[in-house]
Amino acid sequence: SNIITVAAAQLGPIQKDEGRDVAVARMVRLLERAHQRGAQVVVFPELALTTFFPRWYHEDLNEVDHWYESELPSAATQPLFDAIKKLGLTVYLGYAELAFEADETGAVRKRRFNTSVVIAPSGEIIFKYRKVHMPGHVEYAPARKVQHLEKRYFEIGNLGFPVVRAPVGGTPVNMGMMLCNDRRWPESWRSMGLQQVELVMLGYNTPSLNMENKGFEAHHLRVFHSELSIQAGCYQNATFAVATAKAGNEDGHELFGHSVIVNPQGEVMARTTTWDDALAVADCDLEMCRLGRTTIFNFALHRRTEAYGRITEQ
Ligand code: CDT
Repeated sequence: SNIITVAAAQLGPIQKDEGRDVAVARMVRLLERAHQRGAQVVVFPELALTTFFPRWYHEDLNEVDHWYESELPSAATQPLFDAIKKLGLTVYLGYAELAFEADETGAVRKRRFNTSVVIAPSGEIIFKYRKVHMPGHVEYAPARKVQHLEKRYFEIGNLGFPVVRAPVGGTPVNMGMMLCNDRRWPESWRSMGLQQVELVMLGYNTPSLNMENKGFEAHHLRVFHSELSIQAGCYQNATFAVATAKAGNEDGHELFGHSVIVNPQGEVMARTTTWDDALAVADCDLEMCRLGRTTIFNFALHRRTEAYGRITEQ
């Protein structure tokens, strides 16, 4: 059959002074519970191993190193990999990546990315994504009540939007990844739609309040805008998506949760209803991706690239 069972493994808050051991133990428990419910694919949030640290300002970048992973698995994350192998799961994990890597000039230096990987049931990392649409700001912003320093702490992702075909049980699945703010950009979805993506996995940390405090986004629209983006992305690209939040109150700062699983018709199939560690599980019949792809969103027949030039102009 072409049915795969997927789970959004939402994490409740991780406080600033909690170590990776706390997060990893909670994640292992979620993997066990997801497995009991028949899940084959499990999606964790963005920056799942720590608090959402871009809210904390540090002048010296070296002071933030402890929030990053320089290797996976590490001693701290090994229990996660052991559980993945034991339970035979395919897992999306978001984390802060510290890499020693050549930049555009060829110079090898310390580089920081907001990254996600897919880990196969063998425990191997199948592919990696680095966040492209980076929200927030570089410098300390005195006017803001809460900082959002992603632009300070992460470079723009340099891996594009890869889609990889990998087996889930006996079923090959075209898998793609994005991270948080990427979900609001139709270009992220279309880049993967053009690669026949069937399952988009995405983790997020979204504050309940718009912290720019400009008053243009009403509180009650925050969740609506998240779901609007995910549902439209799925419908317009004939794909399933598992969108998983970090939720709840991290040191006084609220993240809105509302993890969802969406089908290629744009319908929400399952959602979390708490701001704690929680699962949403759904059976996804990959045949559903065919309907859109062969009719209204048959790209080969109906896309009009000659009219889209502006989209990639600077
Ligand atoms: N983590 C992340 O990308 N969060 C953003 C918050 C935007 S407000 C600076 C989001 O788009 O949900």
